[in-house]
Amino acid sequence: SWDKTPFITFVLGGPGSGKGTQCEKIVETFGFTHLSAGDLLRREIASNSKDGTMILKAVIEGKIVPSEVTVKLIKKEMESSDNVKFLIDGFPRTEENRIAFEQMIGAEPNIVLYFDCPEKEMVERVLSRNQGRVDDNINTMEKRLKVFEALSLPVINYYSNKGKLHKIDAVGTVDEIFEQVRPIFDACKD
Ligand code: UP5
Ligand code: MG
Repeated sequence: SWDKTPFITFVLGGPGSGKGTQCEKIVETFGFTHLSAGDLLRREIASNSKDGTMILKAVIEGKIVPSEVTVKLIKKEMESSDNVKFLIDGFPRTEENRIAFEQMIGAEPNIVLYFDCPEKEMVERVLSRNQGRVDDNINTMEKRLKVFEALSLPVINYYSNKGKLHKIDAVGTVDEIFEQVRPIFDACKD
């Protein structure tokens, strides 16, 4: 069973690969607290906070918000939670993000999930989502895919080399994909 040391899972994958969808299933089944970096940033935009305008510009351009801003938001959520099991969704997206987290939180992830999805499938999913996200258009999506390949894949490779990466085939139904995820967390319970 779990002790008081935080158990941190990073949930990585390209735009529209299904990170948020699978995090909901993991929360239901394994009782994690879900922290989506993108959701935290969108909350800052919506609340007209001091960084809101800068964050909105970055999101529309598919660029990465400065690490300090994102890590502060994650840290605040972790500190105010009673839970010790965290799913950090869509972060770290760059090596700089990764290092900032290690320095500001003083912890490394226990495991890292990577939802591996073909670009064509990610584009189809994002463009048919229709939830009014300012970045769900073909222009921004092309930029998000480029940033993912150039800046986020190196983070995924880093964790692969550390032996922490669980690569999941993100094509299929939501339930089929979750059946690849489930055994990873079942194995952590003993
Ligand atoms: N869907 C899900 N699973 C499916 C399946 N198996 N089959 C068919 N459809 C499926 O899914 C996307 C869509 O596909 C949904 O409609 C879903 O129903 C369907 P979702 O689960 O939402 O995928 P997810 O990977 O979460 O996609 P999302 O668009 O959220 O990923 P991004 O990584 O692009 O977005 P995020 O919110 O993390 O970041 C947005 C922006 O914020 C970034 O581009 C960046 O500008 C900024 N950002 C930072 O700067 N720093 C950060 O640390 C984080 C974000
Ligand atoms: Mg998401």
